[in-house]
Order: sequence, then structure tokens, then C-alpha cells
Amino acid sequence: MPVNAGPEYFAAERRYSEARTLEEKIIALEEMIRTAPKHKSSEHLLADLRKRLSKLKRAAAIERRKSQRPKFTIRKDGAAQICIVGITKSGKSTLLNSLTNADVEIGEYPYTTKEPKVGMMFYNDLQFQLVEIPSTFNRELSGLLHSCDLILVILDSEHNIEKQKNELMKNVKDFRIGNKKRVLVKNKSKVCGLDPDTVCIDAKTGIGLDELKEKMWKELGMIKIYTKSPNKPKAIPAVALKINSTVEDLAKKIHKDLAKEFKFARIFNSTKFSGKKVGLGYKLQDNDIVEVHTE
Ligand SMILES: Nc1nc2c(ncn2[C@@H]2O[C@H](COP(=O)(O)OP(=O)(O)OP(=O)(O)O)[C@@H](O)[C@H]2O)c(=O)[nH]1
Ligand SMILES: [Mg+2]
Repeated sequence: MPVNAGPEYFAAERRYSEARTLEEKIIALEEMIRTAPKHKSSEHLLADLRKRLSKLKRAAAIERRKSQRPKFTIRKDGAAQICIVGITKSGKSTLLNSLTNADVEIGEYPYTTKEPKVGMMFYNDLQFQLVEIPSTFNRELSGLLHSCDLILVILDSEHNIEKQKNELMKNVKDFRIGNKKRVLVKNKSKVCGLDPDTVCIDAKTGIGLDELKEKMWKELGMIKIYTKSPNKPKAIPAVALKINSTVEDLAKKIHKDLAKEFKFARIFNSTKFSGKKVGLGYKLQDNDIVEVHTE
């Protein structure tokens, strides 16, 4: 106990021992330092209090950084990660359930989906990861929105389309994802306008979903490559790569050491060069079947 400490010090000390959060502890400790007697015999005490304070401040800074970190990051899986955004009740969950293996709750009340929901869609011999983004558009979703390869913007035909577009574009700007590839989708569509950039669907009955999948794949701008082992059929799911990818890009995608152990590859396709030996630099074409040889 410090020599000649006044009642203010003891009150602060009590608040410190009763504090439940780091912030409360810091405030009480600062008060203890301020009210502690400042003479020779209390030097040790003051040094100890200051040490404790800087330790608490460091811990608080770490906690603050943790809480600011985007909470939702979903490990990418499949050929691409596709995020579904739209105003509440526009049919995002209904679409996710129709396109994928997900079984997400569909509500009669707004904001049913409170956390991102994931499903896998199989299309064109490839798997795609679809993620429903909750309509709350809270900051914790930022990391996830940034990692998406494509954004499906769902517009609800039962409400004013232009107003929704404006609202969603504001969110897109706020999250700085304006440069992302996106597909506009009009849901609950009985009649479809002539806008060639918008795909009309009815997620509930499945109308327009084949056209939507086709549009998504086209918009992603990738090529599909099959791999195979000698004397085996082509492997499914296939692999999706950027346009202009080479055999080396494919090898690296399959396994980090495959490009190093690579001897040659054989490409099978519908051209007269089918079955030919190629090297790592060969530029792959959509639907090529590739047999990698390491000896
Ligand atoms: N007629 C019709 N109704 C639909 C369609 N898609 C969704 N609905 C209905 O719209 C309501 C909301 O659907 P959800 O799929 O839950 O919408 P959401 O965008 O996920 O909504 P929140 O997660 O709450 O923001 C439900 O009553 C659905 O049955 C559609 O294509 N046609
Ligand atoms: Mg939902």
C-alpha cells in the first residue's frame, strides 16, 4: 500500500480490481497513477503501475485490431467464388438453394440470412462456390466481397429496379468492389424486358437458370481444362484457368512440384494435333485434355 495515498487513489484502486474490461482497467489504472503520491517512497509503486498500464494498452491494441479484422472469410473452393448480393427478400437464398446443394432458410420476414451462406454448384464439368451475402452489407463482409471472382446482383422484379440498382451500386462503391466482374439478374420475373445485359430468372421455379449459369461462366472469362492419367478417362471435375494459361500454369495448379518434375505433356482435343507431345510453354485451349508425364 502506498504511503500517504489519498481516498481518490483507493477509490481508483477499487475500480481497477472490479473492472471487467480492458478499457475499464486502463481508465482506473490511469486514475491510480494520477492520484498516487509522488515522493521517493512511492517511486517503485509508480513504476510498477506504469508498467502494468503499458501492458494493458498493448493488449487492448491487439484486441482492437482483432475486432476490426473482416470476420467472414470463406476458403475459396472450386473453379471460382461467386457472391450473391441483393436487397432483402429479393430471393438470394432461393437462388442459392436452386443452383447448389445448399439448404438455406427462406424467410417470410426481411433479413432472414444473417451470415454468409455457401453452396457448391456443378456446371460444365466444374464446381463453383456460391456465397449469399447478407443484405445488411455490414463491414465484417468486406474481406469476403473482396475475394469474390464474380458478383451476381439480384434485382427483385416486385420492387423498383432502378432504386435497387442505385442502392446496390452505392454498396458496391462503399466496399470498393466496383471493378469486379458482375452479372445483373432480374428475379421473380414473369415478363422480361429487352435489356440484353440482364438475365431474367425465377429462382423458385427454375426458369432461366441454365441461361444464368452460361452467362456466369462467360463473364468469368476462363477456360476449362481436363487432366488425365495415361490409359485413363479424363478426370472430372475439370480445372478452370485464366485465358492464355500454359501447361506450366496447369501443372502448378495441380501440385506445386509438378512443374519441376515435368518431362512432357500430351494434349488431346478435336484438332489434327491431338495426341501430340508439348512442353511447359504450350498455350492451352478451352476443353483441352492434358496428360502430364514426369518420366
Ligand atoms: N414468386 C417468386 N418468389 C420468390 C422467388 N425467389 C424468392 N421468392 C420469395 O421471396 C421471399 C424471400 O426469398 P429469400 O430467398 O429468402 O430472399 P433473400 O434475398 O435470401 O432474403 P434475406 O436473406 O431475408 O435478405 C420468399 O418468400 C421466397 O419464397 C421467385 O423466383 N419467385
Ligand atoms: Mg437469404
